[in-house]
Amino acid sequence: MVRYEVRGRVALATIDNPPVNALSAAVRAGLAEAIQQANADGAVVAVVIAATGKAFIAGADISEFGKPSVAPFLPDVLDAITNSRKPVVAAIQGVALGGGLEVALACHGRVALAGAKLGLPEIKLGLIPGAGGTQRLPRLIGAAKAFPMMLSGEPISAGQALEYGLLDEVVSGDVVAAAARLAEVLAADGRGPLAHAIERLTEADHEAFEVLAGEALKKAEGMPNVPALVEAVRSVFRLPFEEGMKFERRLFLELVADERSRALRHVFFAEREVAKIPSIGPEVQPRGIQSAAVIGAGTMGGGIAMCFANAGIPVTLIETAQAPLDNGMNRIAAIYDISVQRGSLTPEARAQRLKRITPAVGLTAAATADIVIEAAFEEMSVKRDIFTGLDKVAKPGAVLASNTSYLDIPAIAAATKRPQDVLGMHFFSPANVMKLLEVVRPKEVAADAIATAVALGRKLGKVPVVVGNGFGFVGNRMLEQRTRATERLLVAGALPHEIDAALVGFGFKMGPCAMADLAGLDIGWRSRKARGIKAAVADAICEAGWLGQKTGRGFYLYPQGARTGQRDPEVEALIVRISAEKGVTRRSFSQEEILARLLDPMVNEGARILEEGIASRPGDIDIVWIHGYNWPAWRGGPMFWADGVGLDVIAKRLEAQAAEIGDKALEPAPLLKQLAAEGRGFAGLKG
Ligand code: 3H9
Repeated sequence: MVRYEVRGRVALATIDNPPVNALSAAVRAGLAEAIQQANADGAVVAVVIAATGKAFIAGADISEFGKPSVAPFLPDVLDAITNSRKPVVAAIQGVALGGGLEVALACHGRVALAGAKLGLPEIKLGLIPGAGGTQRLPRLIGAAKAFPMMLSGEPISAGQALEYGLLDEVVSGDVVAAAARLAEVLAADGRGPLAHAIERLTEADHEAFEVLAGEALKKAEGMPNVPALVEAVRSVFRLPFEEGMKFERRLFLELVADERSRALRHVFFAEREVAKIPSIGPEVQPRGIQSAAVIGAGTMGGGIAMCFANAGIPVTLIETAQAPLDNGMNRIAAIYDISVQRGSLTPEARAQRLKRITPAVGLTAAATADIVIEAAFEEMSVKRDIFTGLDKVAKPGAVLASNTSYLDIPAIAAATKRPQDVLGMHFFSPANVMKLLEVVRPKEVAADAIATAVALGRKLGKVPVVVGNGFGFVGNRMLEQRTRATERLLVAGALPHEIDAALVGFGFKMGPCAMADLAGLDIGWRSRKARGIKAAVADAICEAGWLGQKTGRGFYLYPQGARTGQRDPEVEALIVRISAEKGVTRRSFSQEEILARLLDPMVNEGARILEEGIASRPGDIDIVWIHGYNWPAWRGGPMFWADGVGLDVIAKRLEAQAAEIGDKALEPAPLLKQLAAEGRGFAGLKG
């Protein structure tokens, strides 16, 4: 995995470990050997470390974390590079990330191609750099520049890195040749590794770093790697290099073992796995999308149109009449105005984006679009009428998508003569912000239509998850279980603020009651009425005319347009009355008990979703919940969480609850039962 050759007087070690040259044990060993070999060869005066492919090195091999470590360890390999008697220069093409940048930092010189990117993204995995990044980078460019790079995890451009002094040279031609030239120069003047850098650690730099550190700690939100990063960088000012390295290593190993980092690593791989669509290989080419139409200028339709405009794709926004169309366009303009006021959008960009949205009345305006997304009222007859009309006007081969959150896609497709082109594209509110896109794949749809929706989703900046057709698909089907659990808890003795506190304590931004108030309680009410479902508490609140924040009252009180609810004694009395009417003796619930009662039924539904093939992999469900419902990423998603609790524990809790309430629907799903009996988790299931 590391090719060694000698070119003139310079040894060249080329890493070749596709796809991204991660620093697996074989690469580490290869690098150590190359340094040794070069130092033993009298004809060699210097060494270049280069790589093939799209990445220089993407970092440590993340899949090795949590497994027993295999020698040689990265910090030791990097010591060997730094201590090499012959200077070593990194020739960076593509990305140098994490351990990859740490390799470059251990070298005596660094040359990069103009398009290269350099970063230390460990923070995103719940970690800090663990092979000298926190020690070498501040010494090289100053802590006040190094710390923000490690805190955000975002890579910087080669140009920026040159300006910081992180690179010696940026070239646009042969990076290996340029690195070899620098290596020979260094060999001639015997430049030491850190000699020119240590003076950057000035008192002024220390003070500037402390200000940034203070701000970072205030925003750390309980993630342990932020204070660890602060401590590691701070140590640069008080410990000698070798001691600092040991300190960093200790902090890094503690974080690798932390459940939160394990969860974030799971999310990293699940996000990549979700991009692989079962039975659709790379030979299936997506259809080209040059223009789009969105039907319905309500909140959802407007948000979807903004996604297109933001991605540079012209879109026609269609309504049945001028007035709702004007309202929709005004709402979009107002949202862009807020971005301009906040400084996240220039007035020119705002104007450009608005220009990409063409308002129109009537379906014929969809005739030229390559894709049409219907975001009209959530009722089957409305959707079918629209698709009947679209079938007449849409051009052949256009993808016809419905943004329905619950309805049956084949029934909608049946209104057309082209079910091969009809699928679901379920955006999440606010559509221009939330990253999740459920791409619903009915049996009748063509593979290239699905590939088109997925490719388009990525272009719109979304995380597309392909799901099967079925009521509520993945996300809303599981959400319904949480809503039902909330109602059961309210009747059994818990109050809205206690239920919400349990979920906020878990890491959600909001609990189910505050969430329902924000969305509007009439949404669930309408859906329940349509399906003949009763929810005594939620129904009674709606019947009182309290529909959530928009009416100033819902589960909570919102005096004078307040956005945070206050406990409402009247609602609480109403809940207590309903329990009495049902003959329920209310009891208190601990926060842990509330959490289990809210989440266990969701996991159970997740198991059913897997059994039915509605989701391909447990990780897909986790991604749905992280990107669509703000499940905290450091908790890894519901299925990952369930594995951590133990499926046997969850199965027993569900059985106990099912018996207590006499509700068979709460009994563990066969898949959950089976995995629990075998002592396994969801993690081992293959897609
Ligand atoms: C670290 O370095 C710790 C050190 O400080 C200390 C150590 C002691 N490991 O994203 P893609 C796989 S922590 C293993 O789809 P792209 C990925 O799973 C690490 N595998 O491509 C996928 O596999 P598959 C710090 C990795 O072009 C394939 O490569 N580094 C790793 O959109 C393609 O990936 C990071 O956090 C890895 N490090 O983006 C960088 N990286 O095909 C993480 C990728 O089987 N990586 N894979 O699904 C990235 O940001 C992006 O992958 C990258 C390429 C920008 C490199």
